[in-house]
Amino acid sequence: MIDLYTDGTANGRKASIMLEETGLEYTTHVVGILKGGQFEPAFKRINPNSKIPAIVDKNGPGGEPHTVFESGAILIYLAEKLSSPLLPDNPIERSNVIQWLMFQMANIGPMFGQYHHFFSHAPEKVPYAIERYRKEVERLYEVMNERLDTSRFLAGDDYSIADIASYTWVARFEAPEIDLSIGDRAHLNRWFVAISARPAIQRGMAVPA
Ligand SMILES: N[C@@H](CCC(=O)N[C@@H](CS)C(=O)NCC(=O)O)C(=O)O
Repeated sequence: MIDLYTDGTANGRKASIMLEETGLEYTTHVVGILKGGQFEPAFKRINPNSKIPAIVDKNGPGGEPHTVFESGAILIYLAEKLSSPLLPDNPIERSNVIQWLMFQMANIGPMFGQYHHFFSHAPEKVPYAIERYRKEVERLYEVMNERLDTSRFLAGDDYSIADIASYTWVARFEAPEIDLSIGDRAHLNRWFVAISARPAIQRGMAVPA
């Protein structure tokens, strides 16, 4: 049994999608990040960095409880726990998945997050920041679009944890109020539509209820 600490965000949904894809039993705990729940001492003991998502695997390695924070680390931990094909064993395929997962963690998450913040939430309009991060989102869309022109999924022929990681952020930008859809990027759009059809994606995106 896994305890999932999350909220209704792109990073949180990476973890719930992975739990749905692997079929592991889990209990969802909504941290309430808009109300400061991430700074509560009990949650800081789970993630000292005060961010969701985090998990506690009550039956971790050696049968002991094990805590994991950082969404990329959660994806890898759960894939390894179950020897899931979402993180293949073949060294070349595995390296490709990890590269594209790191691409998401180091680029898509932080840059898309900044654009979302300055476009939708900043208390004052800062055109320089909006423009800076918008350009970066568009550039990253292009990196994915070019990759998906020659590759069925981000890491290769097969769906993997790298796709789960980037999907939730691309999905966020499909919201009408964000005004930065994947539009005419045909390969990225093909990938997005295919992944959106997966039942585990739909269930994971609906967490928390
Ligand atoms: N690199 C981290 C980022 C986590 C993150 O930024 N989580 C956000 C929600 S999407 C959060 O908890 N924000 C609360 C805060 O910053 O106080 C991950 O991928 O897990």
